[in-house]
Amino acid sequence: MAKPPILYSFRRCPYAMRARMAIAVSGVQTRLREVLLRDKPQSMLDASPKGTVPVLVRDDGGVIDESIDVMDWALAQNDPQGWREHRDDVLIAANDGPFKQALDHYKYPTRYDLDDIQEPRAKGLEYLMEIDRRLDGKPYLAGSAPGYTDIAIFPFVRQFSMVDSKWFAEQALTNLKPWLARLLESELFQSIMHKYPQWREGEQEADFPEAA
Ligand SMILES: N[C@@H](CCC(=O)N[C@@H](CS)C(=O)NCC(=O)O)C(=O)O
Repeated sequence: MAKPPILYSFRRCPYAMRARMAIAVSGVQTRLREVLLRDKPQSMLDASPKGTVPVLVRDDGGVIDESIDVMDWALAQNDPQGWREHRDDVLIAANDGPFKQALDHYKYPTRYDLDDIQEPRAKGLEYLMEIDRRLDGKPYLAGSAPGYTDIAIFPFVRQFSMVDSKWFAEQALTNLKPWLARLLESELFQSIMHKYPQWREGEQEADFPEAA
């Protein structure tokens, strides 16, 4: 029998988080290799020279190195909560593109030679307000339970909220804040935030998801 695929992951990476959540909900078994971004394993770079996580390497040598594609790979095998029925590619593209850029500029202004964070933060807030509007009257974008879009974007909203949590708490995002809190408190999210030691070449991987 083929061995479970290898998943190169980094605990705090939002892309890796959404991939881990899709894998966890699908129940598809993988072998997790926890990566440090400043010390990437050679085997990961050999499989995917672009050097970003997550990377999934199948036993037959097939490589999937985009988080959305990892989500799709897992959910194509098993989608017990019907996540794929609630997928808004436009909102996800706005997250992965302009919102992620605003997040990076807000978080690391000096890295981008920016004098202040006002502009990127305001830009990010505009996106959050759009999500807030869409959440009007329902706990998740997908309705009463989370769906694909909720999972694909909330790890990035989490990061944005953590840059300056005091400022974030002061914003009038009355639907988005409880939405974020619900997702952060969910068993699913908790289960994918387990801490693994850095994996090193030759070492045994961790079973992911963990055996119940
Ligand atoms: N488009 C990629 C982006 C993944 C990505 O940029 N991951 C970051 C970590 S959150 C990374 O690995 N960056 C490489 C580095 O920092 O060296 C995906 O969706 O998987």
